[in-house]
Amino acid sequence: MAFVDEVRIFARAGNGGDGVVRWNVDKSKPRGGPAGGDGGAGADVYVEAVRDFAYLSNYRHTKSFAGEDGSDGTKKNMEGKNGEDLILKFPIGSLVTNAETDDVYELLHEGERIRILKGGMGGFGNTRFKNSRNVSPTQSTPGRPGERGNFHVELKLVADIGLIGLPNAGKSSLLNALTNAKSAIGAYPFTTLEPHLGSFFGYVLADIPGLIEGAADGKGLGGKFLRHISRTRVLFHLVSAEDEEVVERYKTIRGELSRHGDGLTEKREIVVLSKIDLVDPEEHKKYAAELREVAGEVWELSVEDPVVLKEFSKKLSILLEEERATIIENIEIEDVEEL
Ligand SMILES: Nc1nc2c(ncn2[C@@H]2O[C@H](COP(=O)(O)OP(=O)(O)OP(=O)(O)O)[C@@H](O)[C@H]2O)c(=O)[nH]1
Ligand SMILES: [Mg+2]
Repeated sequence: MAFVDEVRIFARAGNGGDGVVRWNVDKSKPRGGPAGGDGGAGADVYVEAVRDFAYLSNYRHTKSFAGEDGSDGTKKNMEGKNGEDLILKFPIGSLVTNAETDDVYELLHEGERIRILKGGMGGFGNTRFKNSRNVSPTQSTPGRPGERGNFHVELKLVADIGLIGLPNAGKSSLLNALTNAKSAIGAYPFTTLEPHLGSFFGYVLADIPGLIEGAADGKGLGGKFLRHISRTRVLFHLVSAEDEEVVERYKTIRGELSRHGDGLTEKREIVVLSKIDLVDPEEHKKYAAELREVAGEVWELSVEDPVVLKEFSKKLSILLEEERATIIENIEIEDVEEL
């Protein structure tokens, strides 16, 4: 089943129930006082974030949603029942845009709930119109319609580390080696067809399909998933040690990141020279040095060598701790400025 990262839906909030005209029963009089209750309010529509990034596929068939209407008022001044809120679930990282108003709602934390449409108010029953001049009002008002709208929902994955690189660079192998993920691995390009997430001690790693030259213009598979790394904190850029011209291959991907824009080239990037078990040590040292010249930080990796892999995972833990510290520091600075 294809990974769904964009849907369009229509939703409407519930209409308010009508107010009604009713009378108290008073046997001594032909007609008792007014006793018509107000209508109940229509359901509001909310969006809520869930930790299931494949959840948008649930909207492939059903695209239209309606909140429950409020019930009409009843006798004895009883208010109609309110419509029960309608909750539409979307994966964490979804951007929900109201196509008519351009309001954008961003779901970033699990369980976060935002109201996107307000239900209509219930109408007034005749009791509301009673006053000293009119003790037997025969008026009531209808319920108000609920808000409605077309929404565009777009998913941008939220991950700590994004794995990028040419096809076959070993991205999925790294994800599977470090996390509980089971991303497909193959000795051929474009094994990965859709993004995969894995958890490394609570941090999230995102594996996206391989990128090729022209990816930013939609060539290959990875380009359309580039936006999923726009929210990652650090990019791991995998370059395989199997072939020569590591710098050239590195630059191909950098070019695509830059053409895509969205701040991708400003992110902290660590180049991961992968599959070092396949070449002589002098050779991968040379490659690492060449990459260091153009890219700065370079880590070496082999998922086949337990010692190298362990060392890699230790460095990753330290990196994530460092990154977390920067975020906490930034929050503290912002707090101080506000005081
Ligand atoms: N010897 C060796 N082979 C590796 C290593 N990492 C990955 N491979 C192999 O390289 C091939 C490609 O690995 P994948 O993890 O599927 O590569 P990918 O970057 O996810 O590829 P796409 O999904 O096509 O973009 C597979 O045959 C892996 O077994 C490594 O460290 N050492
Ligand atoms: Mg892959």
